Amino acid sequence: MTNLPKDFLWGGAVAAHQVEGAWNVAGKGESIADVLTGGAHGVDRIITTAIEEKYMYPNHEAVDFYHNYKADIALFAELGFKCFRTSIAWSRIFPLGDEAEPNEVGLQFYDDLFDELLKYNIEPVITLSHFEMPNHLVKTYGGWKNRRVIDFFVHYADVVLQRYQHKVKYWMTFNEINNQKSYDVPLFGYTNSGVVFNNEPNPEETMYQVVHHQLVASAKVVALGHAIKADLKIGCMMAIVPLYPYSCHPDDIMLAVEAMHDRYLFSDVHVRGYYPSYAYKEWEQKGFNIDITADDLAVLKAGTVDYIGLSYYMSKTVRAHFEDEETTADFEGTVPNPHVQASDWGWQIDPVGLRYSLNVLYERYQIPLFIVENGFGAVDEIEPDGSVNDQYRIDYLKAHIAEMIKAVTLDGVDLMGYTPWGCIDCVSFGTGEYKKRYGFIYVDKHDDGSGTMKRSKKKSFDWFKEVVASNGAHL
Ligand code: P53
Repeated sequence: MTNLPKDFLWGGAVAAHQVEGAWNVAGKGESIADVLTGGAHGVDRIITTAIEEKYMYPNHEAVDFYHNYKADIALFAELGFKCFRTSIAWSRIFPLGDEAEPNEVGLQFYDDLFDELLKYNIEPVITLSHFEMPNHLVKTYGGWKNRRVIDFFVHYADVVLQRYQHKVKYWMTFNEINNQKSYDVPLFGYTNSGVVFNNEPNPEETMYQVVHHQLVASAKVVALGHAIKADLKIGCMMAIVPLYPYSCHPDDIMLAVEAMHDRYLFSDVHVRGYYPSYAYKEWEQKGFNIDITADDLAVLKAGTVDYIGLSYYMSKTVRAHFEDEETTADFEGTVPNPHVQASDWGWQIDPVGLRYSLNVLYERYQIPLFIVENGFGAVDEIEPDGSVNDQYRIDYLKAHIAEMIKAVTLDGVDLMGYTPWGCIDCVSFGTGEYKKRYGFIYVDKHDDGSGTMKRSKKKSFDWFKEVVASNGAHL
């Protein structure tokens, strides 16, 4: 007995731009994901702004879920999925983003996709914006720097919430809205908001302004969704990478508290409906002047989320006195944690960090949590008989699920479900690689463009099927 709730939402997660392909089919407009080249670990993806012939754009084809979704969903049903998380590609619905009328063919595609899921009793869990806004909004309006983009987003959300209200109960507004807090990483600002902050006179101040526009847009959509149908569950989505103190040195403890403001700022506003005092103090000290109207504050209050969707892949560690250490990216003072191992892409593997994160979030907010991403990106080798023996993925997921179950059964966390990332192999967001695989389902497609797109089951497929069937009792 695991004591997970009977209706626990086991499933899998992807995003439209990472699986669908068909980037210019049936009226779809160019999205920001369509102008990102392929990269690798240590090789940044290039943001080319427009499509240039000399580059490969992995998201154009992705794994062609657009044409294969029926067969893929049949495999999800075989896995026993109770839910499936994906996103709506905004530019299928509004190719440019600023039109008054939606693209009916795009809307029909998601009707068909959701019907196919519901045929197997798989609940769609839908992200409204997962790194794929129409590129026209970036080129013409400057992305989320521009307040008008709030209205374009709310209009898009209104159309899809109205259209799918009887098919989709679980929604999230902005995927990993907090990535852009690392404002000096061009990919994060660009994919969250269509803004490369380092090109701005004051990158950090611009980041806060952009974030404010998104928080207002999110709150408007939450209120709108509830007005359309009161029992829709609309959440936020946070990348939860906890920042531990390196030691019990009081300076390390305090630094970790400060560092965690980078995470909490976003969920504080989403959940409580107002900015935390540390945000105002930081803006005051830095002399930032963020345009926040009285109306905005009322909107934030009126649109608090029903749950927190979160991704969890790794933890990080911060050290106040780090001169002798190699500090890594993200928060200044981030140092390797000597107690955990890292993946081939340098992501520190820390299952206990998941239980820790669920605890701190639930203690802070007391609303339901939903793990909508967790997983192990690895290079998979095909055996001569065609099988993939991904025991390392099973080990990673098993250890994380065990900690998740402790958070529910020992700590009393209210957890809605668990959807491992990239349940079918897809294009990596961070590097644009096919090689960094997460799936239970292998897709024969490679970084040089070769491959048949044929699907096959990895060893982890049968393992996860049994986890779902036993509601987590058999790991
Ligand atoms: P890839 C950083 C930290 C945690 C999650 O990532 C992150 C990132 C950004 O790299 O992104 C999420 O494909 C994101 C997904 C993404 C997934 O993690 O870089 O929501 O779109 O694919 C895995 O290995």
